[in-house]
Amino acid sequence: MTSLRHNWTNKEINAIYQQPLLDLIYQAATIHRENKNYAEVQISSLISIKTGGCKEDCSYCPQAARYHTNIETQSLMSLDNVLDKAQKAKAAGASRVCMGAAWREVRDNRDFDRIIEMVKAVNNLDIEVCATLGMLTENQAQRLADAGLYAYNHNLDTSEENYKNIITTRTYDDRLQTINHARKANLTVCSGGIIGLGETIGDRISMLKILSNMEIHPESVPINALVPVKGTPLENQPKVSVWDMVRMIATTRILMPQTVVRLSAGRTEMSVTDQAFCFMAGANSIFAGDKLLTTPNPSLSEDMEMFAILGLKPREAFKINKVVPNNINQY
Ligand code: SAM
Ligand code: DTB
Ligand code: SF4
Repeated sequence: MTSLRHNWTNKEINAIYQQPLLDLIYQAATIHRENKNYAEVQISSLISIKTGGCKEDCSYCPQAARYHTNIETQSLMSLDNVLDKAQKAKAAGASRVCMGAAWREVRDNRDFDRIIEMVKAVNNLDIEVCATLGMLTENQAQRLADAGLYAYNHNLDTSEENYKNIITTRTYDDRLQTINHARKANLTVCSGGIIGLGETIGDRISMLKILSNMEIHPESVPINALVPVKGTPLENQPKVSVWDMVRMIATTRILMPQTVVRLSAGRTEMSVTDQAFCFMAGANSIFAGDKLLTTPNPSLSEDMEMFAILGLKPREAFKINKVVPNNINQY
């Protein structure tokens, strides 16, 4: 196993990211094989438990109320409905269910009590339960942990410098604080970003530096390609090049060898060949099912066909170790 580092510099990350593509893929694939069974891919399934009508101004997001996108808003889903979807996801091979709510933050109200019940019920299915509900206090994180939540997703999305160009209704520090609250409650952390927002390579590197220098690396890092949605300020962004996705995934794999790297949004625009490069570069998780939160995703049968072609298989639940920092002095 590769020792973990928490002292990466911008210069080092830049050198990794910018090296010739095939060298980068080879380096990442080597580290991947030293640390993971590269043939096992973890499947997560998203359930949008509360859709649209969000107060925030995240310029990529179809669920922000202010942007007049074409999505169907929906108030908090019933427990039975969530449970039914989670059971179907498990039967289809998912080892993790991620419940997403279009909220700025969690409030201590009846809706949160209902989510606590959902976490308990889905946890009883013996599947990893993840939630992404916006900002959390430490106490709220603890309630979720006590209910059996396994992971909390809270993406940094981009660099600190670029953040204010993308979102103005909260700060980067707010984001980091919620991640700390999840950590303090002993939840595993899922945090990554989006490429294709108009960021520079320097922004991508700065974001990866923050994630990879956390005292404990996030146990999972989703790498999303922007899904440009009509009505959002980023609707006309050019399509992300697959090679940028590959570079991002490979660099993430090299910096955080034991983390689950998730090839997340954007797969409908990618061929099997494109995705094969991402798996080769160290991706070992996907979101499966026809829909992400509000936008389309490849169908399960297409994904199973892809797994068969590439010799991949879905991984069972609860197989990741929490990633504990090594003695960083050895570097
Ligand atoms: N409201 C909560 C929050 O912002 O943390 C949870 C849900 S939010 C939709 C979760 C993540 O989805 C965002 O942080 C962003 O990374 C991703 N996302 C949203 N819209 C996207 C898009 N159009 N393309 C790619 N990723 C997107
Ligand atoms: C993550 O990094 N990507 C997922 C999940 N975590 C919550 C969400 C992608 C959303 C894409 C746009 C949509 O479907 O609304
Ligand atoms: Fe709201 Fe989350 Fe979308 Fe931002 S990303 S608008 S916080 S749902």
